[in-house]
Amino acid sequence: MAAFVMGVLNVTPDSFSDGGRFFSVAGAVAQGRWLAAAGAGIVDVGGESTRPGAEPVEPAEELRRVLPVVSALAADGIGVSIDTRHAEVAEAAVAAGATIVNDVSAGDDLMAVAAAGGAGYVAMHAQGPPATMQHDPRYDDVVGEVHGFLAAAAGRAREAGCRQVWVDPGIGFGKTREHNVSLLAALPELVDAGVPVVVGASRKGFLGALTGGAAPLNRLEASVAVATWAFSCGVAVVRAHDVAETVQALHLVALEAA
Ligand code: HH2
Repeated sequence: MAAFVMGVLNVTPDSFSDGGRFFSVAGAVAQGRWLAAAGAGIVDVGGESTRPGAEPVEPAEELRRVLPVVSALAADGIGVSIDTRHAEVAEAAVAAGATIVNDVSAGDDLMAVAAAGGAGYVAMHAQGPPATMQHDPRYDDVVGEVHGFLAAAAGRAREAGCRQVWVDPGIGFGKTREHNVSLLAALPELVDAGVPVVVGASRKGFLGALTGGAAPLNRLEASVAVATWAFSCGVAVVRAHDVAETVQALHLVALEAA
């Protein structure tokens, strides 16, 4: 399967790097079109920030934010994934044209929605909910535990009937800097397990820590470096805010990609 870039489109007031920038329907649709034009294979629309410390958003409000954007982009023929933890949001987004359910909670209810709607499904690992996940994340063996969790989640998604399944180690979701680096170093093993892999490290906090305190918008080079590493390991999808720059890197390391 060819590798591709998943462009991030946060229709939120509070996302960690782009909160409020694409909060209007018109602004979000324009950004989604730009991400597609820049080479995103799919645009990942989310209406709830899952940054560390984020408060949950009611599904009704999340729907109000994302549905018009999903509908408009899908009507343009742009591939859309829905980034949500809520089954009712996933269900409505798939009905409006989203073709992948991107689930940071790896929940059975969202797997069932993806299967029923004929959508693909991304199962991501997280330790704890966003509000508390970075308080004190602990593992005996982070790589073994995350890979084991993902194998089980992929099995459940297939049993539920999902037509295409990806797994994602969940960089920054209940992980210290060392946990994130260990998981990135172990990407070749995760790829070898045979389920296509998604990685989302774009602009995340551990990159700030590793680059002497760079602010989220100043983490472009670090983000592209991690994307390049991921693609060279055989990862199928990299989730990125800076799509044009990431696609350029992808073309250097995965020349068969579209
Ligand atoms: N990270 C975020 C959101 N969704 N989905 C997958 N599959 N993998 C990820 O690593 C991932 C994700 C968090 O990033 P972002 O959307 O930029 O921020 P926020 O949650 O603050 O909106």
